Amino acid sequence: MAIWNREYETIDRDELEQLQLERLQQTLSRVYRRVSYYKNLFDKIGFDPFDVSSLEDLKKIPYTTKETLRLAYPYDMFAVPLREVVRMQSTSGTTGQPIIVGYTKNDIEHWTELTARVLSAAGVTEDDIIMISFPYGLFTGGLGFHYGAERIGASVIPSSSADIEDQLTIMKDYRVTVCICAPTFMAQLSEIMDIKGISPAELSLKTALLGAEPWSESFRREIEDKFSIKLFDNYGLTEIIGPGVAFECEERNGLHIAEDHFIPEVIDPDTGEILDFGKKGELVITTISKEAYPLIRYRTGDLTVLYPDGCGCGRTLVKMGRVSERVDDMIIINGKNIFPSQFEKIIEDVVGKSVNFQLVLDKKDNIDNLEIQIEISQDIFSDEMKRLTEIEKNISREIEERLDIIPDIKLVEPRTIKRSMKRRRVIDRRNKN
Ligand code: DLL
Repeated sequence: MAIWNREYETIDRDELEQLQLERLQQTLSRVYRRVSYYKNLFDKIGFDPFDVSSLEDLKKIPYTTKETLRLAYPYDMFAVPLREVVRMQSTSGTTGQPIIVGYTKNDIEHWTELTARVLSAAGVTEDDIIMISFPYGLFTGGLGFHYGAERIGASVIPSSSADIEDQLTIMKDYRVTVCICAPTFMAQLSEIMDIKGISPAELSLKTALLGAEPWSESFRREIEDKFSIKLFDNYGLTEIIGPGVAFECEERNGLHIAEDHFIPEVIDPDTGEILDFGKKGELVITTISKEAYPLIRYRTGDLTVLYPDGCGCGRTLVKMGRVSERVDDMIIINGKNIFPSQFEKIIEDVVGKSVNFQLVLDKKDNIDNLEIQIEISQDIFSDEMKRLTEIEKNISREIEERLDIIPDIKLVEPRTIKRSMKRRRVIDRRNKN
């Protein structure tokens, strides 16, 4: 498959490190001169941004957290005057104060290049007809991919404001070959097609690029088999740039990080200690080309691992593992720390396919009680009571064995649990009583 920017994506590692160092030096000097937060921080810890001679020096700087960005609302983290900002995007603010990020002309140029790389790595070319089902607006998914897809020269359909049934019609009638969307959208599309009796053979789809939220390997297998298409994962976050930070290539065993623009580290989320390749922890990113909104050692909150370089596709950029959970997804049930994705894995193993589920936490006699609501397919749901009870028992047993928790399992009909992008899987009623 084509490599969009061979010069940078297959760069020699020594050359890459030199490039990173030069860009890091420029970025550190920029933030020191222009962002009071970093000026005060560097002065306080005695860090001289003009005396950086190796990438190791980066480790002397404390991490930047989301809280710092929130406190800087609206523009205190900007490193250029607003007159140089040509675009603003923002986080949704569902978990607190939103964060506004700005882009200069050069930032937009880089972002376009980065999403073009993501698309190219998935085999997208100028011959493709691309449907972008990510929202256009403050969310970075729509516009971020739009520019990259146009840069590739594909025919781009910004369909996302249409409702999903209309998007299905567009997909069919316009002979869309590539869909860029969230996994939730793909799941909904698949359900609607079943309901309407539309066969995937009626579509011209061959590839879908999914990102913006976690999705499982079982989901990949299921959708790929059903639609006879290939799915590619891509990762990014607003604070850093949006989509384009990391992406799967044809090998689909990890996501290449655009290291000529971002320096990744993985740390122990509790102690802040830097972890070696292969050890799971929180991803930390330093931007080294951003002008308007540069961030130094930003804690993303996402849990992943870094794999050393070397990939069958020829890219030399390191890869990160797929993100299935965030540090703040962790829940504590009767003193045990657990991630919702651990339940997902077990349920999928028992049911044999991807599931839409929800965890409801409550207190019963002062003890945490967990109810797991699981959507199952209509045919199983309409099956005899005995079969349903058996599935419930199997899931419950596996969870007890593997996680040492006894949940109440409730199987529910398809489309009972609301799907929406970025939805959290946990409803916690424990403190509301
Ligand atoms: O979701 C940017 C994006 C748009 C990425 C389109 C990919 C495609 P935010 O709304 O700021 O930005 O949310 C960022 O979403 O910290 C992760 O927790 C999660 N996330 C993003 N991509 C993935 C992925 C965009 N591929 C937050 N797998 C991140 C798992 C993901 N989680």
